[in-house]
Formats: sequence, structure tokens, C-alpha cells
Amino acid sequence: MTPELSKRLALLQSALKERILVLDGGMGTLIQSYKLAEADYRDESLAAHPVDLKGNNDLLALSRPDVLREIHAAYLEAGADIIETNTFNATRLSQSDYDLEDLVPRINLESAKLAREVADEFSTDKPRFVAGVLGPTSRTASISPDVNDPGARNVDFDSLRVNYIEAARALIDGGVDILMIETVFDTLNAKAAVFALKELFDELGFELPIMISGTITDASGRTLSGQTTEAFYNALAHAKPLSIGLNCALGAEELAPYVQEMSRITECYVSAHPNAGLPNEFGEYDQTASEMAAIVERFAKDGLLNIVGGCCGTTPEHIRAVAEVVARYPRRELPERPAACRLSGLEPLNIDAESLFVNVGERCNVTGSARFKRLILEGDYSTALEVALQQVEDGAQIIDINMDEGMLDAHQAIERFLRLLAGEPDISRLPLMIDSSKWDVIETGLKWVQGKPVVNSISLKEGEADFIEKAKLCLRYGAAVIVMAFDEQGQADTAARKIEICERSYRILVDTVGFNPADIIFDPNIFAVATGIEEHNNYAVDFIEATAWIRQNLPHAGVSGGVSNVSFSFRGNNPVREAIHSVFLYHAIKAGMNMGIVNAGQLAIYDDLPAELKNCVEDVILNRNDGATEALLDIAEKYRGDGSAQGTRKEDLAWRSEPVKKTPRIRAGERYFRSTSKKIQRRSVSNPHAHWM
Ligand code: THG
Repeated sequence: MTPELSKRLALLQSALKERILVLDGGMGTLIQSYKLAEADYRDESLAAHPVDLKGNNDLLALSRPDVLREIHAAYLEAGADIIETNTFNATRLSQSDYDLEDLVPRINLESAKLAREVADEFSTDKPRFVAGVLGPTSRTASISPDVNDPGARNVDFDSLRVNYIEAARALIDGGVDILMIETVFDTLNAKAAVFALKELFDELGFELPIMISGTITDASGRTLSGQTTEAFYNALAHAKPLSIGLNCALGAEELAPYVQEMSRITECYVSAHPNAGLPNEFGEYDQTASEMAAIVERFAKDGLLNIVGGCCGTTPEHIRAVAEVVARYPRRELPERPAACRLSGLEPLNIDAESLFVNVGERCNVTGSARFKRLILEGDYSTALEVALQQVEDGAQIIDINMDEGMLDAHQAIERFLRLLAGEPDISRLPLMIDSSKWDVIETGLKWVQGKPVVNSISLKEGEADFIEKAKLCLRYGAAVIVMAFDEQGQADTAARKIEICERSYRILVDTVGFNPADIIFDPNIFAVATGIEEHNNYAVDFIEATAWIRQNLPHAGVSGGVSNVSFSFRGNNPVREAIHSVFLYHAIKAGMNMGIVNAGQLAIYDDLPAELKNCVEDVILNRNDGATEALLDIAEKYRGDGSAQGTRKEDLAWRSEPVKKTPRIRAGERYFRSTSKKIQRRSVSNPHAHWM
């Protein structure tokens, strides 16, 4: 980084601490007023270009830099602190419409250079900054362009990433201070842009601040790709942006509730650059400068703003009026929010110290469900999606997806499934857990998730360097992680080993990688008990002990596990398995387990278990006596089957033949236990995670 740049960035930071900064206004509107002709879009090198270029505004940096200079100057004159480069479409994907892909670096470079020059000329009274614009491109990575095929896509994460690296590199070469990912209508595109920037910063050896601005397309208050404001924020917070906000599509009036929401939930600066109202029947914007300024004044008065400007239809007049009103109000103070694992699908899922136990649905797993495996192998993805939907209806709050199966191309399967799932809002409102023992399959999965998912899993199995590398990638993709208690020596079975590995993993993630501790979820290994092998008898106790230690000693980290593993020795006897799960969870949740991969439709309630069964299972789970396994085996047959003993459950697939949807046994967020819930609601006061239920 040059000394001038680092000085400007320091000025930017101090300006943001002092006041509301003003961004420029619409570029397109002003360009239109010049009534340019085809020839204006062609410099010498393009004189013979066979495609019409009129309207390819980004080209003006090469053919009519004088026009862009005038516009930048007009906005700076009006009081803008930050001007945006004219590079909204300066990516290969967008320029391919004109056969001008190869001009992308030049357009970005020239556009940045000229914005820099004009900004510097105006930096006499106050510092002026340049934001290099990275537009959304004309493609969407999480929306199908084909009404007949919801799994179709016309772009993928890696193409977007490569596009954005190329554009950003040239913008930085041209002297921008900030990179601005704007008018985001598909969060997956923006995640690719964030990934690209982090990769580029790594290569360059310095970082520039990132501004992110999403766009809400209609009165539903969602992005085009369906996310709420908070889901959008959760999915992009890993960028550690300088600011996040909203622009375009709506006028200030309509944008107000979402700016307010953004202001409430984000710990970084908040920006807004709305259109000049809603377009009239001719697609023109009528809102006057003073009308717009009056609405923006309310934002400022309410303390919602750190950066404000204009988008379509706004002119230097609008920006002047906006600058005048916001100068009278203090900037928004940055709120402090409690530590939480903030996930999202189309909607947010925040897991904090107050959260109830989080159910992760286990059934979309080719090794964990014979039915799901058959559906995927047969290519019946639409029925496979019903497996996901059923879990949502049964109360799952996250869906685990695993395609690890020898007869499958796991990459293809997870890609297809995730793309189709994205088109099912009843499912995709939930965050996803990408489950694979193969890292490259996890990576394939991460490239098709627009929300903030959980990676399942990483561990120290292959050593520290490998662990760090994968953790860094999780950060870059914006995922929380399940960390298995597994190291170079193997999988931890005793409490001491589980604790040792989890503590070591935590220190590396937090101290070396810079991971948010709330985004770490430990899995201290749930192994099968009652197997007949004596060494297995203490497995549940070891898990529970390690869980308690983790929650008390590794601040903000969560604990999860594959609950159905614990009852493997009773496969085929579902009522007994469910009783085992219920007792296991009762004790593990008390110790601080706050998430579990479970069969969401089959969670028995602890208090409803028949006393005899509960007692025997409790002996097994807590390893209370040497004959516990034998005793449970003796009574197990009695509880198998048709429901003669209470606590039995319908067969797994019974829902499919039921005419009316049954109310799921445990709903998302419902208390897991009845009578004892008060008693165990609070643990020691010193532990910030004491309220796990
Ligand atoms: N930790 C983490 N991830 C995990 C596990 C874990 N992912 C996979 C697994 N373990 C958790 N998921 C399941 C899913 C299903 C079953 C067990 C664990 C299961 N299935 C029935 C069986 O095998 O008997 C299948 C029944 C059927 O075919 O319908 O028990 O520990 N981080």
C-alpha cells in the first residue's frame, strides 16, 4: 500500500467517526442528459467494432472521459465525500453482451484513474474518496434463468469470482480507496465478490475497505433472491465490511423500514443510497431534491445513517440537498450486539447464549437414510426435496446435507440438490449444513449456498497446516464450522482427549485464523453405547463431560453432535432408539449441548418415556452400572413395534400416507422438556452460556 493510500484510509476512518459521509448520486441519469451518440462510445480502437455500443456507459472512461470528469466534479461540488467509479458493468460477464470482454481491465483502470484525479482536485476543503464499483453482473448464481428447470443456472461462483478479481485488480491499480459491491440482488454473487476481494487482498499484501449495498426489489422487503435484510447481512458479515446498506430499486420512503432494520442489526457502518422515489409510468424519477432530502432527514434524525447518497434519478441537486440536511445530524453510533452464531437461509437463524436447542435435520444424508440414498441414486430429486421439506415441517432449523456415497458423484449430486433446493423457499429459508468427509465436496457445496451455512466438518486430523487452510477458506466463503474432536492421533474417545483437542482447535481458530468464536461449533464425537464392548460404556458420559467443559471454558463456542449415532446398537428398534436419544439429549443439553443432528420428526419427550425404559436407558447413558446394557437388551423387545408400550413412535415414513399433516412433536424453538425445564433453565451465573434452554 502506498503511503498516500494509507493516509487517505486513515482520513476515511476518522471522517466516519465524526459525521455522516455523503456518497454521490446517479451516474446514468446524468449521462443521459448529454444525449450521446454511437460515436461517443467509440475511441479509436473501437472505430470498427461490429457491435452497437451506445448505452454501454462504462466505455465512456475510454471514449469520453471528459463527460465522466464533469459528472464526478458536479457531485464533488455538491458536497459528496465519496464518488463511485463508472464501472457498474465493467466485468467480463456484462461486457460479453458487447463482445468487449478484453476491455474490462482497461475500463476499470481508466475509470478509477479519472475518478481519483477529480477526487484529488477537490480534496482541498475536505478529503474526498473514490469507491471502485463492482456491479452485480447480468447473471444470478442462485436463481434459475429457465422457468422449466429450477436447477438451471447461467453463471457459477468461480466465474463470478474470476470476473471480480480482474475488475477489482484494475480498480485498485487505478487508485480507488474503497471497493463497493453494490446493487446486490443475489447474495451468492456478492459472496463470490467478497471471496474474490479477500483472495486479491491476500495476493497484494494489503486490504482496502469493502462497502456492500444490497437492493430490495419489491414491497416484500426481500432481495430478488428472496432474502430478508437480516439474512442478507448474516450471509455477508464475514466480509467485515466498512459499511453495509441498501440502494436502488426503491425510493427513500419505501426503503426506510429496511434501513432501520439494517441499522439495528449491523455492527459496521450503514449506508443508504435510494432512488429519487419510485419511477413514474415513463420510468422517470420525479422526486425533487428537497422532497428526497426531507425523507433522508428523518433517517438522520433517527440515527440510522453513516453514509448516504443517491441512486437512479438523483442528480447533483439531490446530493447537495441531502448533504445539507445530514450535516445537521450526528452519525449513527455503532451498536454492540451479543456474541452469536448468525446463520441464514432466506431468513436468519441467530444462535446465542439464550437460544433453545437447535435441531439439525439428519435425513438428507445418503449414508444416514436408505430412502434418501435411493432417491438420489435414482435421480428423483424432487422427492428427495420432500425429505428436506418434511424435516422443516417436523421442526428442523438447519438441514444437514451429505452425498458421500461410493456409487455417486458427490460433487454433481450436492450441486444439483442445492440448486434445486434454492428454488424451494419453504426449505431454503433455513440455513444449511454442508456435510462431507471430503473437503472438495464441501467446497463444491459452499459455492451454491447464498445464505450463511455451517461446514460439517473440519478437524486437526491431517495436522495443523491443513486445518488452518480449511478454516481460512470457511471464513472466506462465510461459513460457520463444526470442528470434530479429531487430531493427528485419531478420534477422541475419552473426555480428556476431547477436551484437549477442542481446546487446541479453538486456540488455533481464534488466535491464528481470526475465527469468530461464536462461529465455532464443537462436535466431541457421539459414539454408540450399549454395543456389548466394555470400552464403549462410558462414551456418552465422556461426551457430556467434554460438552460441559467446552461450554464453560471456550467462550461463545457451541456444541453439537450426531445424536442418532449413540443408539446404533439398537438399529431396527426405533422406539428404543428414540428413548436413548431423548435421555442422551436430556443430559447433554443440560451440560450445554446447544445443537444436534437429529431425526427431527422422531424426538421423544423425556418426560413421556415409560419409567422402566427411561430408567434402563439412563443406566446405559450415564454408565451407572455394569449390567446396564444387558438390562436394556432384556426389556428392549417389549418396546419395539406397535405402540403397546407408551413412548413408541410412528414409523419414519408414516407421514407420507397420512391424509392430514400432523403437528410435529417438537417445533422449532419449543422447549425440549416439560416439567424440569424451570429447574435446569439456569446454571452458574458466571457462565455466559448458562441459559441454554
Ligand atoms: N457428527 C457430525 N456430522 C455427522 C455425524 C456426526 N453427520 C452424519 C451423522 N453423524 C449424523 N447423521 C445421521 C443420520 C442418520 C443416522 C445416524 C446419523 C441413522 N440412520 C438410520 C440407521 O442407520 O439406522 C437409517 C435409517 C433409514 O435408512 O431410514 O441412524 O456424528 N458432525
